[in-house]
Amino acid sequence: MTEKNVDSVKTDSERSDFRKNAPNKNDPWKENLVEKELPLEEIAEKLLDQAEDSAWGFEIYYHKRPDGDAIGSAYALALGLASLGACVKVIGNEPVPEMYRYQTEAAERILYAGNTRRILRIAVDTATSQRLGKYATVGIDYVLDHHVTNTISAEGHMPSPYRYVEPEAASCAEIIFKLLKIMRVPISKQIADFLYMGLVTDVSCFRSMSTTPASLEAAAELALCGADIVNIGRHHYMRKTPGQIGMEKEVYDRLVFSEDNEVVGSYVTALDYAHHSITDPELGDFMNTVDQICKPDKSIAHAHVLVRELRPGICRVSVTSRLPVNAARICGKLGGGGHDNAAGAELEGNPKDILEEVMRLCRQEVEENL
Ligand SMILES: [Mn+2]
Repeated sequence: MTEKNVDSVKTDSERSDFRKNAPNKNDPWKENLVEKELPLEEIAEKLLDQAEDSAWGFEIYYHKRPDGDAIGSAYALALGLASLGACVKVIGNEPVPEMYRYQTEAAERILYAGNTRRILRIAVDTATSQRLGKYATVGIDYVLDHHVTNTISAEGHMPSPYRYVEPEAASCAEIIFKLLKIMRVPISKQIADFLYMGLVTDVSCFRSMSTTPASLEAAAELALCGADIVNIGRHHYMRKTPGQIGMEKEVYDRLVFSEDNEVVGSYVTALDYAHHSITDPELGDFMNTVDQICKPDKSIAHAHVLVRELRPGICRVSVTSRLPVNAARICGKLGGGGHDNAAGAELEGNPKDILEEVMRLCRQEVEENL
């Protein structure tokens, strides 16, 4: 198993600002992190100026293999900027997955890319430049994110980086919601639907450990703005296709527990995808399948691992954890990152071997922290 270099290397001056405020300097995996650098109010002000200046157009980027939060955040912000008269385009490494298109196709009819002289590029919900895939070196001007391990440096047109990273936010959509409110953008039903989709998928329908009172408050506010809370939730959490059920069956068949039952894991192979005629984006929030498994004594395990072999020999590892067991620290050791209680990494190798190795790291983390 070899480690893929997923994160960009930062210069010392880029790091120094974070180090001043680093919450825990003893954690070597955190040394690349940059904390929020600008208040959201300042970002809002700058965006408002630029949205009203017809020389500027916007491109909003979502991450590779986009989830509901990436798509919801990108389109909500795009519609918000468009409502101020700005030319906006939403861009990603791959097209919007089918399950989100019921919302994005209508939005695309409103968005107008225009022919502006200068383009500002905004990355949402994206922790590293590599997560932008083929757009990794495009030059991002604004970073809006909630991943504690965010290392994207803003390096586009503007002299200083416009970064806002709030790891306490359960979803990037909540940050976009706050930003749009500061900008006094009216929250239309369509924007509310996108924000609610981002929120509800990142907190797994309010079941994930990252769910906070703020997420519930944001959800209530979005419902009052007209978000279709019943159907969006059902669309992403109750709908199951035969392909998804087939893949779930594979996960259950390969379920393994660590000796002390504190770590639960499983994997799916590239052959499984072919066998069940399903693509990875169509799986949706598939981690839930593993995340729901409790220990034989019915208590909750401290770490859950799912390894998906996306292409032969290329695997995506997802880890969820219950604090003090820290998923971001575990995935940091594998060259990845994410949130304290949900993180990921990309590795090359056989999924079964990778699962074994990740479960060993989880066990080690359990031993050191429980
Ligand atoms: Mn997110």
